[in-house]
Parts: sequence; C-alpha cells; structure tokens
Amino acid sequence: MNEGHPFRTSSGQSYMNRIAAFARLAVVAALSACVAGCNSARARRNPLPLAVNVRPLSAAPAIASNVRFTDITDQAGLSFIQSHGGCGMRYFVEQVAAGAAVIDANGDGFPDLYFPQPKPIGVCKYPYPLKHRLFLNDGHGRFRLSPNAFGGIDTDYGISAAVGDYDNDGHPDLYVSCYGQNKLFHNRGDGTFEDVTQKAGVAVGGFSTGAVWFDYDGDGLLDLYVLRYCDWSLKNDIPCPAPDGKGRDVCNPRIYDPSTNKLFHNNGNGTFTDVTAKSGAAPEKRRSLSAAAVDFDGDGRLDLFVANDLGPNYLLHNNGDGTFSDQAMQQGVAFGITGGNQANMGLAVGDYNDSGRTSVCVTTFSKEPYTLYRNDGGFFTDVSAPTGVAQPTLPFLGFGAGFFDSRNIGRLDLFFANGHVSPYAGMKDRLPRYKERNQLLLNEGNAHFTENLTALPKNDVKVHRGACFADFDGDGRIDVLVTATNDNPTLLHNDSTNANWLFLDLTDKHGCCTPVGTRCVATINGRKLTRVVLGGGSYGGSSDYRVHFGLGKASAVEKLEVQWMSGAKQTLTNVPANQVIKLKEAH
Ligand SMILES: [Ca+2]
Ligand SMILES: [Ca+2]
Ligand SMILES: [Ca+2]
Ligand SMILES: [Ca+2]
Repeated sequence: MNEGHPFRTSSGQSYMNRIAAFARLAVVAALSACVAGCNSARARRNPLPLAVNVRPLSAAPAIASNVRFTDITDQAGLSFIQSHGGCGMRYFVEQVAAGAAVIDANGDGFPDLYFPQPKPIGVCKYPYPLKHRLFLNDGHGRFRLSPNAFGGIDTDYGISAAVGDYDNDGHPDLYVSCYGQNKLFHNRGDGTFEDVTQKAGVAVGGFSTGAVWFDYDGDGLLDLYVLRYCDWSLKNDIPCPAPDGKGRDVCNPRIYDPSTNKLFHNNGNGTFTDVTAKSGAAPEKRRSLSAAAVDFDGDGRLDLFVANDLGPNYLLHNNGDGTFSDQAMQQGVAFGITGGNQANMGLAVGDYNDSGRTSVCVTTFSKEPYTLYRNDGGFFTDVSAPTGVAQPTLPFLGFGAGFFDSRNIGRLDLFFANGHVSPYAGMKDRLPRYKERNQLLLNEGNAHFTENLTALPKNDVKVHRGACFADFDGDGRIDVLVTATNDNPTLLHNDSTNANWLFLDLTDKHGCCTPVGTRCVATINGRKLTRVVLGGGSYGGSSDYRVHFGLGKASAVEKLEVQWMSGAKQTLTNVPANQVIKLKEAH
C-alpha cells in the first residue's frame, strides 16, 4: 500500500512562490465570484464582503466567502445511525459499508434517498432490526421515512445501491449490492417497490460492492454491471490482531482472493442474461469498489471505468459487438502516480477542463495521492500533481467522490468523502486517523484545484463512505449527502452565493428516465460546457440523474445540444436560466 513513499509535487514551485501565486489567484477568484453571483437576489441580500476577500494570505482564502455547506441533517429528518452490523469483531465486510443513492422514487420531481443497510453479522446481535430505508423528500429538502416502501421485503447485508429505469416505464428502479445475495427492486411508480430478483435472474451472491446501469449494446435497454470485491465470507473469516494486541483489526485485503464482476444483458422482458464470460467485461479477478459508464473515446458506445483496490483499474473499452477490451494499461489509467497498484476506492467523472471529454479522479488509501486522469482523447494523462489534487489528498483515505459545480459558475469542483478502514489508524503516526474530514477542492478554471478549508462543517469528522449529489431543496444549488460507517449520514446544504443554473430532466425515446450516457452541451457566452448523464461514479450509490449546469451571471443558455445515445441530436436555443427542463427524445 505504498506506505511512506516519498512524494513531491511536479510543479517545482517553492512553498512561498505557491502562496504568492495562490494570493494572486485568490484576488481574481474573489472578483469573478462577485461577477458570478451579484445579479442574484441572494447576492443582493448578502453582498460579498470584498474587504475580506482581498486579504490574500489570511487563513480563509478569498474564494471561501463564495462557497459554504451547512450540516442540516437533523432539520432534514435524516438523523439515524447507519450501522455496519458489527460488534467489535471487525468482520472484513464492515469496513466498506455503507452508501446511499438518490432516487425520485414517487415521481414527484424531488430527489428521494435510499440507504442500503448492513445486517447484524456473524456472532453480532442487535436488540432491534436493521432495515434498509427509503426517505421521501417533501420538496423542501425535508425527508420522511417511507416504512412500507418495500412491503416488508428486506435485503442481505446491504452495501451499495444503483438506480436505473431498466424497464423503460419512466420510474427509476433499484439494484442493491450486498454481502449475501443482491436484490433488484422494481418501482411500481408510486414510491413502492416489488422484489423481482429471482424473476430477473440477477441474484448475484458473494461480496458485492456496487453496480452500474448502462446500455452497452445500444438496444435501448439498460444492462447491469455488478462489482464484487473478494472471496471473504463468514466461513473463511480470518481474525487479524489489532496493533495493541488486544482486539481485532481489519485484515489486509490481500489475504483473500479477489473476485469476479458480472455483466447482465437486459432481455427486455424483465429478465437478464449473464454475459460475463462472452463479453470479456471481467477479464480477471479483481477487488472492485466503484465504476462509471461513460463514452470515454466518443465513439458513441459506453465504456466502463472500474476502480480496483490493490490491483490495476479496468478501462473496459466497448468494442461495439457485445465485447469489451481492457485498455487500462495502454491508456494510462491502470496505475497511479506511484507507478504501481493503488488502493483505488471511489471515483469522480466529469469534464473539469472544458475539453468536451470526460476525465476520471480516483480516491485511494492514506499516503497515496488521489489520482486525476485527464482524458486526452484515446489516452489519459496523470495530472494529479500539476492540478493540485495530489498534495492535499495525500494523507487521506477516500471512498465517495464527485465532480460537481458547487458555485454554479460552470466549473466542476471535486468533493471527497474520507474515512480510514482501520480503527487503529493513527496509533503509530499522527496521520492518518480513523475518522477524517471530507474535502472540497475548488476548480480555479485554469486546470488547477485548490482545497477550500472553510466551506465544509468543521465538526463533520467521521468514517465517511458514500457521497451522492443532488439539489434536494430545489434552490438550484447541488447539495451533498455523505454516509458514514456506524454513524449518522450528513446532509450538506449548499449555501454558496447563488448564481444562475439549469437542470435537465431527460427521458429517452424508449421511455427510460435514467438515460445514461446522454451528452449535453451548453453554450454560455461562447463557452461550451459538457455534462453527461452519469452511470455510476462515487462509491456506494448513485447521484441524481438530472443534468446540472451552473451558468454564473448568464440569464440564459444560448445553445443547448442534447446528444441522445440513439445518436439523435436535439438543439434548443436561448433557454432561460433557473428552471428544470423536462426533455423527451423525439421518436
Ligand atoms: Ca422502471
Ligand atoms: Ca442494452
Ligand atoms: Ca466508447
Ligand atoms: Ca440545493
């Protein structure tokens, strides 16, 4: 795990030079932030304190006043412990549990939340049942538990959830990845679900960590890729002693054999066929933790990036004939900056540099920098160091991740949900710790990110796992839901200075309301922003499928091009800001 490897940035700048450069950037950022936000009503009520902003060397960088997230978990009704089901035995599976997924379960246009739930494991007993949860959103970002959403049907040890409308009825469905047997829940359209796992033939067993819905063969039906980790089970559990010689610690994953992922083809009649072997979508046994389906090379077919723990990542290129070729080595995404296997956990995907191509950022173990692979069209370049991603992330162990436009200014920032796997972390070193803070790295617009140390709540220090992104209260700003092992989730309300925005709520011609891969390009003041409907990403769950554009001060999008997966293109002009546009692909 690359313990203690030396690390230097490649910029060659001295620390003071970097401070001075940062100060110059900070002043520019402060001014541009005002330009972005001053037209909004919110900005008029709360004018930016420019006098504070231009203090370049203060602890709070100038841009800080423009971005802020508030912990509203209690007010939102999301205070509950998402237990890992353990009792101090440190069963191997506990360390990866659990995430959450955004799903508009009852079709009212407001993003709801599903939390998979681990079960009491091994010898562990709980005096109350541990059940998975669906919370419905009242439209103002307040949530109410929907106790009968699953008609009493429970899951095995739930870890992750993937949302996708696999039957094209316009209602998003739910695949829950578990230790044990995975479950497919079909959404009846009213926020209640039926268990269709057996009929569908997607009852994968073993130790699954996630799944991605995407249509790999272009037949208009979302197929299912299931991630699995290793062959650990209660039967072959090996106790690993804690460093203090008293308790148990989590084991190094290397003591268990890695596992095989699965690809299921959607037959269109509610059933699926396991095409893992003939598709080549799981070429070797690996420890997969997250994945994203994106057309990375722009050939019109969805490829898969899979983050693998302690092994090379996959870049599964879609050959267009039902098969995949792993091009991770050739395209430069198999390994990290260290040149060897990294502990790749979660991932963020997005066009952070306005190249029109989707890049990938992968979270890693502590003392390994998170890796930003810039998509250069046919190959990727590790830009972790020059973009400023490597240095601040080096001490942390990350799971959930995402690119999102936190300030509505048309730039994708980076969010990381951090938390170690060993409760004994920090015993020998000052860093890392078991409980960690999350991180927000702001995109400065010049291919460089700067960590903002003031935007996130100071007391949110937990063993974080999942992170999902959605505008839960409909104010146009993307909020973040972060889960934590054996702890409360955290709902981070985006209180950043408001600017203009646009959401696209897309349905393809087949009726699918989660049309993974649809590519949207907005032209704003001559600048083109590319956003795609993401399949997968982050860790432990999926985010809102609606496409978000931050418009800054622009009151309209000059041109909005929607490229559907069918190849059809739709163009809208002069689209006014600050609305959710429902768009359906023409037949
Ligand atoms: Ca459906
Ligand atoms: Ca398909
Ligand atoms: Ca492709
Ligand atoms: Ca919001």
